[in-house]
Amino acid sequence: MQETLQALLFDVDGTLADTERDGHRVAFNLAFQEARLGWDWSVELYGQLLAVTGGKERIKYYLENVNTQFTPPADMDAFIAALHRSKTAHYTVLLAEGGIPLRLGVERLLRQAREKGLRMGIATTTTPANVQALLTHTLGVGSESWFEVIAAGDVVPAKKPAADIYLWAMEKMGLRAEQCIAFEDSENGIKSSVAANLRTIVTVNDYTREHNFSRAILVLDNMGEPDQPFTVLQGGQDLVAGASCLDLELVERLADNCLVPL
Ligand code: XBP
Ligand code: MG
Repeated sequence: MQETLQALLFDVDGTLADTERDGHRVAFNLAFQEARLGWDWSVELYGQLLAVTGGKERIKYYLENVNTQFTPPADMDAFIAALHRSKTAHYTVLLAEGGIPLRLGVERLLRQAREKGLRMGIATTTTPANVQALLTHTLGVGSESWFEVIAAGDVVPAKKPAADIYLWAMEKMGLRAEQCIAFEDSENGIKSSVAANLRTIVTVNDYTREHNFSRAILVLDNMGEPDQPFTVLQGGQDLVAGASCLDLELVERLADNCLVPL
């Protein structure tokens, strides 16, 4: 039986805002400097490290696979956790300074969904404090309440590409996958959403443009605005004909016509 669309589930990093290159990466480097480690994650290296989701997991991967000559202290997990706390502090300051805006069309879609009474949730790998800071410094104080559930960070042990964070969010909201659409920007993200059986709309960014999005119901360069149209990169067929931006009507049309993930 066909279900009416009830909720939009959003990834954060790369989807709501382009946070990785000029946000997370910079904050990692500031934490490394503060700890006098002499490590520097270049834009290119960071692109490779993004294959690993989660900041703590990313540092661990870096030490085990890239910077193998570094001898970590005996308690590796505590060392990484402290470094990551410092990174989070730097990251939230960067957001407070207003350096990272929402991506094109995001605020318009969120406001429209709110007006029309659609339910919204967040499913992200990043730390909860980072989501709070991003929302506060872009949409304003209290905008966290736009989202019924903010599923973030270590709330589930297995991060994306595992389905767990989406399953957790849907369980908290009392929703089934057929009632939702997910918004993602990366291959690990869509692996996670599709594993949770969610139909997924992708907006790519510079780090993810070449990723495999064969299971997305639509892939765009961004959500667009009426006067700054998106470019369709994959999917959508005649459902997107004549549309210039991703608005709720288009999301609902896609939901009505694409009943399962591709
Ligand atoms: C993106 C991530 C995160 C951030 C870093 O998550 O992989 O790990 O890069 O955040 P998503 P933390 O796209 O699911 O929002 O350092 O707080 O882990
Ligand atoms: Mg993402």
